[in-house]
Amino acid sequence: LAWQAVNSYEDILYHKANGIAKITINRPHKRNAFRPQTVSELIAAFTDAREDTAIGVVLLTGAGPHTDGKYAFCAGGDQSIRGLAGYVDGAGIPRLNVLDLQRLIRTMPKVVIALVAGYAIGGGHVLHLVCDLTIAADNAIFGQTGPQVGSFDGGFGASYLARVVGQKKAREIWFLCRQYHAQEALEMGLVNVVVPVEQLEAEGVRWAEEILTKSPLAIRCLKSAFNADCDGQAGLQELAGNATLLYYLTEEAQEGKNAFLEKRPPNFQDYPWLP
Ligand code: 2NE
Repeated sequence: LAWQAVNSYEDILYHKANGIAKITINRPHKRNAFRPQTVSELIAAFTDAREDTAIGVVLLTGAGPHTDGKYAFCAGGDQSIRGLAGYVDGAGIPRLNVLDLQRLIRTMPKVVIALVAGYAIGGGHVLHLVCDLTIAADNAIFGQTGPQVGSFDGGFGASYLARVVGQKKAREIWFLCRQYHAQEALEMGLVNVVVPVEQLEAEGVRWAEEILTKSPLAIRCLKSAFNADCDGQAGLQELAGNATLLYYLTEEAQEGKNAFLEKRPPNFQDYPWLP
């Protein structure tokens, strides 16, 4: 694809081409671990992709390989700037802004595909988890480290992981902090497919192009329906927002608005009470 660079960031790369956005965490010397600035930049790029009506699919990946030949999707929060109350930003404020990023990925009405080569560990593992789909390279390694490094993600990182791989496996992943290879991840339903590492991006683009031939509104409603099953009132709000969007598009809803603006009673007689 003829990727066009969008904006200029320090910790990420952001590209677009043919309806696809590609967001790359670009800290390979840290196995793409994120600091608050990385997360702020990711939020800015994801927000741009959400707002861009030409974009239907976002690919999230990690830069690599590093000079030592190793690949990483993301190794979670940067432990070297972890303070007492979170990951400390340039102004000295402790943050856990990756939680905002998780919600943005989960709720944006476009398909987000994680392309995982190498390590998806800790908070980096949760990032791939909250993406709609995960395509793993054959060298991908998955795992949580929280109880080993004095941390945990009891939000999507625990509850949604259990929805994806089941309660027993999710508890194993968190309690033992083991690492799992791509094939094991595939067997537990944690990823959608495994491909040779050199084909990772091409496979992601293929999946994206296939999705882009589908109905945007149908995909949008399906994503919110999948979320609603797990996300309680927030999930229902997202799903209901789409119902409202669809209703606004009808003549029936337009009649209500027009009647108000024209200072007359609404006439809904033409619209049937469908069975
Ligand atoms: C990812 C892993 C297993 C890779 O191991 P290896 O042996 O391939 O690489 P190495 O030598 O450990 O790492 C290469 C360089 O990257 C840095 C390392 O410190 C090292 O730097 P130098 O010594 O060469 O200068 N690096 C890697 N991960 C880092 C990190 N997370 N923070 C800062 N520097 C990092 C291995 O590196 C590993 O286990 N990394 C740590 C994974 C981890 O525990 N992440 C944090 C989990 S907690 C979290 O992410 C979180 C949460 O629980 C809740 C909310 C938000 C975040």
